[in-house]
Amino acid sequence: AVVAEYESTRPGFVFDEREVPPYRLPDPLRSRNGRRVRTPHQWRLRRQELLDDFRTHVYGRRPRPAERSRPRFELVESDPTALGGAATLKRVLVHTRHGSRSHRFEVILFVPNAVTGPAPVFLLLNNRGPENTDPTRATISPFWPAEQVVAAGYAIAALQVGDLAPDDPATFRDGIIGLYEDTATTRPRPADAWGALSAWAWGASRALDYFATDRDVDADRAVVVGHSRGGKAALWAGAEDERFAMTVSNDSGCGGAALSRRVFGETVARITDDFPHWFCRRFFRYGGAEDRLPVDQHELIALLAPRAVCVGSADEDLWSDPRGEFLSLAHASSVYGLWFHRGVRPSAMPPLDRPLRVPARSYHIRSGVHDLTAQDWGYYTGAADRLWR
Ligand code: GTR
Repeated sequence: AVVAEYESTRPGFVFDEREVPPYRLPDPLRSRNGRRVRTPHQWRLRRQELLDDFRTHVYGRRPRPAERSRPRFELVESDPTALGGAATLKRVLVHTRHGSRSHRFEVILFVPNAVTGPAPVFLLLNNRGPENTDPTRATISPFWPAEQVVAAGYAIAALQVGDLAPDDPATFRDGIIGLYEDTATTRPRPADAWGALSAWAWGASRALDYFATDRDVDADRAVVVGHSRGGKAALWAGAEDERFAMTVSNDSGCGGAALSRRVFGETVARITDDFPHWFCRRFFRYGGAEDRLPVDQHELIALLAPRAVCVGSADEDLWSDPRGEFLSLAHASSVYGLWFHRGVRPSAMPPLDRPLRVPARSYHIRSGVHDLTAQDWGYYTGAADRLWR
């Protein structure tokens, strides 16, 4: 029934497993010079090659000053009686300057009062409107269930992706990107100039810079979380910034956890057409030519190794290709194997609502629609429990 629904609303796209054309994935362990990576030490160099390929062909490259920026933090509110006394609320402005230009965005954070010592922290890259992360809790949304996460012993934070780069092809440079380039010129941007996903991920790293200065949170146990387009950005944040100990991709789909070569649901051609501001311009040329991409998304998961990663799907969310999301995790196994972590077989996709857990990785497919729910969060805090308790 779900397949039929998609077929009628999105004609011309593949929603039936039997219609997926065959494809061959690049081998993450095969270096540019043809040599095979066999040790974690050799992986360090190979990892740089892959990171560079993703910057050049998919998400774009950040300008150097952005990579080196040292933000200033301004605590604008601190309330130790938040969440009925269970948490301390902090609101922090992250200020960045470059030349005569400046930018700021807000990070909101609830720290559990019951935890002694620095608490591990979940950071959501919120793409769904600030009402979902309401610090006053006048609105409580399962998209960012602060009460639940704090009760589990974790700090929970959020930033609004639109503060870093508006989610709009006409104005996406009006956030952090415009700090570092001249947006008035009509000259085309370089084919590898960063897009909105990279700008959102950059914001995650600046939030992490703040966590490193706050004694109530443990920046060595920071989790970056995102749903859908936010999930694409979360994966890229974890790839770009190895300080994130865990990365959570919820229903991230095409350009996120789902394999690009597996043509099922949303495709590279469609996503670059609908959302030209998310990726770098070079990515566009791979629409309908995915086999020419030097990388595929299992290698994005591999960039997280040996750190923890959780991939979540929803069974009614065929547009995101649940199976393609699972397969990325499975096909990153050879890289996790360098640390002797157990592999995930491509045939081992778990049944509905029964997470598959192996060291450092988890995958689940929730019954229901494209969303980030309390059930998903329960799996993610559960994964953190296994890692840190
Ligand atoms: C869709 C898009 C997906 C995903 C989703 C979302 O329209 O095709 O790639 O990003 O939006 O963010 O909810």
